[in-house]
Amino acid sequence: MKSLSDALLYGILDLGYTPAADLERVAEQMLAGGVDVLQLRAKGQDETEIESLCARIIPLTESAGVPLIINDYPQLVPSMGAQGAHVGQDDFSVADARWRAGRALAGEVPLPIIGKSTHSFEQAVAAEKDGADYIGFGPLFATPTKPGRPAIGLEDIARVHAAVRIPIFCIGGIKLENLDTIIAAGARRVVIVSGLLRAPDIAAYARAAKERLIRGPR
Ligand code: TZP
Ligand code: MG
Repeated sequence: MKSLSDALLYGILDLGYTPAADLERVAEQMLAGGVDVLQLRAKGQDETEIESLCARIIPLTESAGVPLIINDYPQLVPSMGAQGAHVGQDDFSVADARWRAGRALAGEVPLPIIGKSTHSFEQAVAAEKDGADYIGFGPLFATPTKPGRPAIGLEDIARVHAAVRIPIFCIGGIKLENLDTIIAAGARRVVIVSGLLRAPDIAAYARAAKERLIRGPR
């Protein structure tokens, strides 16, 4: 299984962009393109629906050796055999999510990964202190994927990287066209949602993004 500490490109399989019928096809393309972490995000779907979507993706992430993270439903992590859960500022606390995601896991199984969305320098520092394994930091730019959430810009990227030791995934409005600018501002790992899911060739788009992240700042 790929390790979070080596992850550069985090893909979100967001049912707001991908019809449920295309789930496997899109997951396969994201994995073929080299996403290092895959999150299932299905806003407005209930727990049973998320469970059945998750069951369809898990064989693909397992065989690719890529961690599967479930958005908003940490309690599904043990039963689905997923690797972790992602929670927002208004969702479960990190400790609560960890308890829900981990309570059925035995000692030999790796501990679940818990990620937290952060929207400011202060929230980023707090998430690390609260025990998150990684953070999302953004939205850097306003994005229809997260409506109503103001852009935070690029100014705090370097400061957050200097202060926070857990992996930081910059997020929000990131596309191939602005990726070099974001890397130049200090980002080392990114989440791309609509850029990837709307690309005519998802695998090629992921591959191109990954190459730039591997190359790093020029
Ligand atoms: N959290 C902050 S921005 C965002 C989330 C889930 C959505 C990012 O999506 P996109 O389409 O890459 O802007
Ligand atoms: Mg949430």
